[in-house]
Amino acid sequence: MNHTAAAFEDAYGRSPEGVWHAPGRVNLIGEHTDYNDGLVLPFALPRGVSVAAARRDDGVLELRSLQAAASGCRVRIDDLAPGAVDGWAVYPAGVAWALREHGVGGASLLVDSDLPQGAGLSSSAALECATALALCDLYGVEPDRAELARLAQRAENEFAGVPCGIMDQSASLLCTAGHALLLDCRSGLSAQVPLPLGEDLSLLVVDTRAAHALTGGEYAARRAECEQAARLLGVDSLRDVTDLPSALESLRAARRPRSFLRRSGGPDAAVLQRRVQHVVTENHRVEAVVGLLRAGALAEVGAILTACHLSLRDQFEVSWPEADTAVDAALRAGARGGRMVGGGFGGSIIVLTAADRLDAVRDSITAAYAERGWAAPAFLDAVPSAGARRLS
Ligand code: GAF
Repeated sequence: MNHTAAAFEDAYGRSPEGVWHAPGRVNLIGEHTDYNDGLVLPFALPRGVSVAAARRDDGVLELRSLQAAASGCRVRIDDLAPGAVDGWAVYPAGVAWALREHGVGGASLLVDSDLPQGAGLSSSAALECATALALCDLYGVEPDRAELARLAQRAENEFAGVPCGIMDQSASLLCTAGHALLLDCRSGLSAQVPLPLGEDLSLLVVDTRAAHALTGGEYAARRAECEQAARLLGVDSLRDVTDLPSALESLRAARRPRSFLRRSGGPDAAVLQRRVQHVVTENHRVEAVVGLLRAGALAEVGAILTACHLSLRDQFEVSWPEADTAVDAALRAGARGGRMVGGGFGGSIIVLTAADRLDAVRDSITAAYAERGWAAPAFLDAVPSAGARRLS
């Protein structure tokens, strides 16, 4: 029997009706573009969250986790409201709350995860998506997957209070094995782009062991800066900036509003210029990477990953010392490129390297960490894997 199903039986004394799985993700490129209506290119990891579940007819949602045995949650579906649940349970409870209007009722859930938490690999989105699939199947609800991604995002935004974009939930639900997902976050249209890792090239995920959380104020501050820049430029979102030099010039000319921005507690024009520079060039980098992948030139993608890292470090200012050190060490050891992934301020980096440099890259990063007296990083093979699915 499936391990998660067996754990459900131990916890609840009956069999689950099924087990559902949703993967974590790594974003190949397209960072901080999703909430600017831009382009992203994530792929699913071979690790994720499994949920064993069964309906119950008393209108109660009961949540337990193998990774947090001490902190379960029991709440009436009718009592679900933002603020009613906290801790890890806020994510599955938020999904049940968002699905309530679709007729979803009580259920018992047992959660099991092999994703490192705080590693910036989307463990919260994986938990939301596995829960969403489970509850939909249990209650015969059949939304399409893009709609389900929006529902899970709404749960995270409105129920958990985390102002994330749509990338992570879309990646978990829409990715397919061997591919990255090109998602246009404005139109919602997506395409599968082959990401063939053969014997020659490897993608390595390095958990920098600096914990990442989106709940800190910096992520929300970046979103607010992007929205403010869009307002000053008179566009709906930074996706609409087609002429970067003119946009930067307009923001420079907006130096008079600078005193206004200061009075209103906002950032000055130079900060907004840097944010715009990152977002606009990042959309171009996504398009360039997609072009290279479609041309079968994965090795050439490395330089663009590194350019993305520098932009996130210097223009968007969301990198952190462990990420910068790990990227530098990987490049010194001959990697083709590397960059921080996700929201920033902690989490993981991704490195593209010739397979025969893999050991040298790992050793170089480990040595750089040891020199600084930091706890050793963790390495994960980044194999583009299948999206969320029912396991049994
Ligand atoms: C986090 C968010 F959840 C995503 O929506 C995205 O904005 C990402 O940071 C940055 O690209 O993972």
